[in-house]
Amino acid sequence: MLQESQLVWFTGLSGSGKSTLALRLEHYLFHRGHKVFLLDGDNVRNGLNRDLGFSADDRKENIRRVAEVAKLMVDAGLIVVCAFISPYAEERELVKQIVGESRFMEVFVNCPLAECEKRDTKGLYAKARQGIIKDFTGISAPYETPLLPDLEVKTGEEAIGESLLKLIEFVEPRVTM
Ligand code: GGZ
Repeated sequence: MLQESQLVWFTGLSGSGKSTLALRLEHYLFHRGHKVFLLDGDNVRNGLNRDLGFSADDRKENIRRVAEVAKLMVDAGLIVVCAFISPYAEERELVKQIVGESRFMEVFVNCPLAECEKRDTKGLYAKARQGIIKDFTGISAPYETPLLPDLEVKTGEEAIGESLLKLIEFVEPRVTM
């Protein structure tokens, strides 16, 4: 199948639903015959970036390396789906520059901090509140809200299926020739 190689970049708080949506999008595109690859904290921070923590400098380096890897994959013709908190607007802009503006889509997974904290699926917010985890995004480290994302999904109000549908409607025409 002919496809436009693109980078779909998810940004949002921990627990906002980035990884879930990114994984479902990856599966959807794969089953539609696309060549697609998912990069997220799980497969990157345990390997390529295992030397990095969560200071501002380390997060920036995390995002820079991911962007360079994503660029190589997009150059090779893949659709790359990335799910990273990527809290700094400057770094998200850098990703766009590295991969090229015409090959970049920014998806803001917008879920209020209170809702993410209520869900706290991994218990990380509780640990961050107790000071056990330092520099935790939204609690003790910043998250700069995207001002002009290409797409915003409101996972605090919408069911996940609803957000996924919006995502597919936005992404599919842009990756299909
Ligand atoms: C934020 C943290 C932290 C701190 C560990 N702050 O919900 P998760 O668990 O599975 O996803 C989060 C993940 C964030 O990694 P990223 O590579 O996406 O971050 S960044 O883009 O800012 O570089 C969370 C877990 O790692 N985690 N400590 N202090 N999230």
